[in-house]
This record gives sequence, structure tokens and C-alpha cells, in this order.
Amino acid sequence: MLTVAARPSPYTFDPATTALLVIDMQRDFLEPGGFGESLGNDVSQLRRTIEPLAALLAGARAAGLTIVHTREGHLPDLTDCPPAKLTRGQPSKRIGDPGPKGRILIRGEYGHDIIDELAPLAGEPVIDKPGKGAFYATELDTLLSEREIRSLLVTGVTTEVCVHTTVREANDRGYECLVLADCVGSYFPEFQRVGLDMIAAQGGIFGWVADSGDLLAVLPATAVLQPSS
Ligand code: TIU
Repeated sequence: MLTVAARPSPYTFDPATTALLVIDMQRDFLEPGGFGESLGNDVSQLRRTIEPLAALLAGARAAGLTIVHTREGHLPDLTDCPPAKLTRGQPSKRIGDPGPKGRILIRGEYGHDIIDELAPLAGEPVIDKPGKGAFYATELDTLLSEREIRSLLVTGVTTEVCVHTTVREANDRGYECLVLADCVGSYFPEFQRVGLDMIAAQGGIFGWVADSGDLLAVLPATAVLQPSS
């Protein structure tokens, strides 16, 4: 078992039953011309997460952790997109509209894919999800159960939307979540701060919060054994 300095208390995990979850680090959220910008957001706010997340991915790969990436997006015919999600707000472009990086938030389009800096390696599962939570209408819970994963190291964007929704879903399913503060990002600085505070409040009501440097300091430099199936 390994222990990381965290809020509200130290976080203990077994690397053999722990996965690094990288949520929605897609061009659609981090680069101009995509879904995030169409909602009126300054996408440059999220870019500070890339460098620490790349370092954490390298450390997790060296330690042999299970790594799972997710992408938010919809089928080209939009049959998996609830009408309310499609019509809500006053975006400059709607889901499915053509944009400079392909159709907005549509699976298979260039803008829907993960940014080059954090590209998944062959063999790392990529979960496509239609909602904000990574467990809703996906195979994630089955995949984690098959690998006997109980602990999740959670990273990605955005803190108060897809990260929060996923952590809440995971917490209700019994997973112990550690959210890495410098590896999650929001378009709104105050939501970043409050979003993290909400996770660690009330004795860790949804999980724990730590910095990636403290996690990297305890990860083994060589691969751990995975549980046999
Ligand atoms: N808009 C916003 O902050 N986020 C999303 O729509 N999706 C994710 O967080 N991935």
C-alpha cells in the first residue's frame, strides 16, 4: 500500500488495484474552434493542466498502473444526444455543426480526439461517453471491475463538470477517488477552487485532493504486478 499527502487526510492505495483516469483531454475542450469555445469559454484556461498531466502519465506508465482515457461526444446522427443538451443555451455553434476541427463534439472528428501531448498509447482503453459522467452509458464500470480496480486517480477537464460528475458517480459505486488538483482544470478559476474544496469537504464527502508532485513522489519507478484474473 502507498500513501499520499492529501486533503482532507492522507490517501492510501494499492497500485495493483488503482487506475489513472484521464477525462476528456480533447481538442474540443482545450483548443480554439471546438465545443468549449462555442459555449463562450476561454479555452486557454485549461492548458496549464497539460504539462503536469503529461508528467503524471509518464510516471503512471512507468509504475504499470492501469490507465483509462475518456472522450465526451456523440454519434454522427446525434441519436445519443438528448434534445435538451442539443438545444440548451445560446452557443455560437451547436453539437454536430461544422467547425474548423470537424463537426462539434462528434465521434471520429479531429476536434473530438485527445490532444497530441496526451495521446493514449496502444493498449490504453479509451471510453467514449455521451454524458458528463464517465459511468453513464459506458463500459467503464465493467472494465474497472474486470481489472479489480478499487481506487481512481482522477485528472482531466473540466473540474466542476465532467470531473465532478465522474467522481460523484465513482464514489457512489464504491471507488475511492483521489483528484489531482494541478491535473484538473476549469474555465472559471473560482470554480476550480470551490470544485476541489467541495470534494474534500465534510471529511472527504466525494474523495481526496492532492498535488501530482506528491503522488509522483510515492509511485514506484518500475511496474507493479497486476492482480491475476
Ligand atoms: N462545459 C464544460 O465545462 N465541460 C463540458 O461540457 N464537458 C466536460 O467537462 N468534459
